[in-house]
Amino acid sequence: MEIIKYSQNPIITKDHVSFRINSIFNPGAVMHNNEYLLMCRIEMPNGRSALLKATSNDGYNFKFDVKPTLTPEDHKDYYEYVNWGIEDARITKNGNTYYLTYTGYSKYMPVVILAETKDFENYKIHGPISEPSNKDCTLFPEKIDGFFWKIDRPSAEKRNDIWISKSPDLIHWGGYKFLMEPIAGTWENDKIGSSSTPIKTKDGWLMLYHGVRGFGISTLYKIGAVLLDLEKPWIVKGRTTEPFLIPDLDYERIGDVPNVVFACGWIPEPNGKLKIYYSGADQNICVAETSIDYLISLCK
Ligand code: BMA
Repeated sequence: MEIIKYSQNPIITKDHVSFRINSIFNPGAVMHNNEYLLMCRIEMPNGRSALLKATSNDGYNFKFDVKPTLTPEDHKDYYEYVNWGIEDARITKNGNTYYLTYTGYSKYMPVVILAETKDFENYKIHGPISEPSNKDCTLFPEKIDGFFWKIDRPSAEKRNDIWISKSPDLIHWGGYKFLMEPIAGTWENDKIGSSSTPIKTKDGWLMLYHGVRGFGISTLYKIGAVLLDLEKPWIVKGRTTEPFLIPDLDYERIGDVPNVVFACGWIPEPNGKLKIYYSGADQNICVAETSIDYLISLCK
């Protein structure tokens, strides 16, 4: 199985939401209580973002909370780090807890925020787990060598590469290591960032990443995959040389930010298939289907 963009894309637009928003996009994705669950970024009319929960039995038809699920105002003690909005959640299930890592925006610029929930009703917000500027953070779904691990993209001094670090408790981080950098002169020339939670496979941890390249007056966002060593996740075992998800359809080319496909989450299915939830042009939510084996074959 190669990769198939669903024929009814986009599956979610702002018209599905019962209150006024500018756009809905970049969802984190996970299975919860046998339902597909997305935490979607909603850009509010004032241009600041919040998160909205959507659930579905089939992965295509979603129902939505009737008001924003998680807002900057919910962040109380940490409000000054998120008051320009919260964006682009990745969701990792570890044990019976779901961890959300997302971007908090403020005058300090992007930082990574951590929150946790067991039921997607009550959330414990831990606040920033990075300094600025940092975004595109994802957590591994289990401990490795006795530690939690995260992947993120610090961008101080114009860095554009992905790093990995570890923690005994998800709050205190260290052991920082460089993980991967853009390959110069290719589709990912300008910067890269994680675009999903890593999935454990027999060949290694499989993760989506996005690559960016300025092209004329536009900036193109495309998606590839990387395979990391199971025991030493700072070792890249393989990586796609070409993007396999690119903005080539109208709903990916035309929108608030043209020529963008961007993902924050995917859902593996029992038969080795995968649903990648992604957004076109920073405006909608789409799904593409592929298989773990196919993506691994592209990484080797
Ligand atoms: C990135 C993030 C994403 C966005 C993408 C394309 O830097 O801000 O939220 O989808 O740019 O505009």
